[in-house]
Amino acid sequence: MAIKLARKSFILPSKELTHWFPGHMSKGMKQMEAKMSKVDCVIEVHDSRIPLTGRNPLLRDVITKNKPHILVLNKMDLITAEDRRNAHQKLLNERVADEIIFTYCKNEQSPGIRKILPTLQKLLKRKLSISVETGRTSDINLMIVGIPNVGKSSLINMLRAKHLSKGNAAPVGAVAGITRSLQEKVKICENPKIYLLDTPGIMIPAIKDAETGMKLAACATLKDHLVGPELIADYILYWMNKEGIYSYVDAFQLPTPSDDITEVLTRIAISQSKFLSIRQGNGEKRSYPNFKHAAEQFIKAFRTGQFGKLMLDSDLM
Ligand SMILES: Nc1nc2c(ncn2[C@@H]2O[C@H](COP(=O)(O)OP(=O)(O)OP(=O)(O)O)[C@@H](O)[C@H]2O)c(=O)[nH]1
Ligand SMILES: [Mg+2]
Repeated sequence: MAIKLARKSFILPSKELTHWFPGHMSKGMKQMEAKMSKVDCVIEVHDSRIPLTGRNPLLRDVITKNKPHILVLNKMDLITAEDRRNAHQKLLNERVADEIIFTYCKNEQSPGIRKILPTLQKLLKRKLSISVETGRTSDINLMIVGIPNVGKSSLINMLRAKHLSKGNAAPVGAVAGITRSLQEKVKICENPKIYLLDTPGIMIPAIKDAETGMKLAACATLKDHLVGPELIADYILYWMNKEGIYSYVDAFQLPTPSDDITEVLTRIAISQSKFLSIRQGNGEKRSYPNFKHAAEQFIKAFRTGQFGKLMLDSDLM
């Protein structure tokens, strides 16, 4: 049931990408730079669905500088094992970090979570050796950085739950921008003493093209209302058709694949009996399919894996 007329590229309507940027980020960057001298290792968290797209170069070039750097690709539950292997190899070849670890931050037993402490011990061997003078190891300070909503706070909570049970959990949420400012350091391990600084998500300074912006929006690293749910749903539809993946047809019981988002959203809204009543110029009310509701359902299905495990950067591998 392939579509003959699937779009070959995604054209953005007359929207300015620069409008998508929230204002609180440069403050976060400054706070992070100020703390950097006390940091022993940086853990950069990113979304496994976009391992190559949208990583913030400023976090490495300006903030991290020469500190040991672990790249954690979180939400690995949303991509296939094959995509994970391909992304791992590509990133290793590009030497983007000292170590690359894939995690699933909703399960403490995730092998990636268990790998973090031994990896730190390997990278910080000298700092973690027992001092002859004090008879104990130095404290370790880690800073966790990344773009919004990739799971930075979730990772801290997992590490703390695994190695230390006390203390308040870091706030976690499904929308971008939950952690608003640099947080007080939290102890995630007692022996050796390891402290972690949670930071607000810092979006890339400029989105270079429509595809980059739309992939970031599809993964909820930008707030949906800044981009618009209908546009995000259209990008997901475009991407799936381009890749020949039609799982949305069964998920929403559509008759056939389609590359027309208006048609798809109309069918979803009608099948779910979601209408908007809008008053006409002559005072009469008319019912229209609720596109926004349908678009939100479509995006949710993508984000929760209902369309399958989809890595949006598979075309860049
Ligand atoms: N599927 C999946 N969802 C995850 C995973 N880790 C975190 N999440 C979800 O991703 C969302 C964002 O998590 P947070 O930990 O708040 O992300 P953050 O990077 O701290 O976000 P900001 O503070 O807003 O920058 C939440 O809805 C989490 O439940 C994961 O491994 N898999
Ligand atoms: Mg957070």
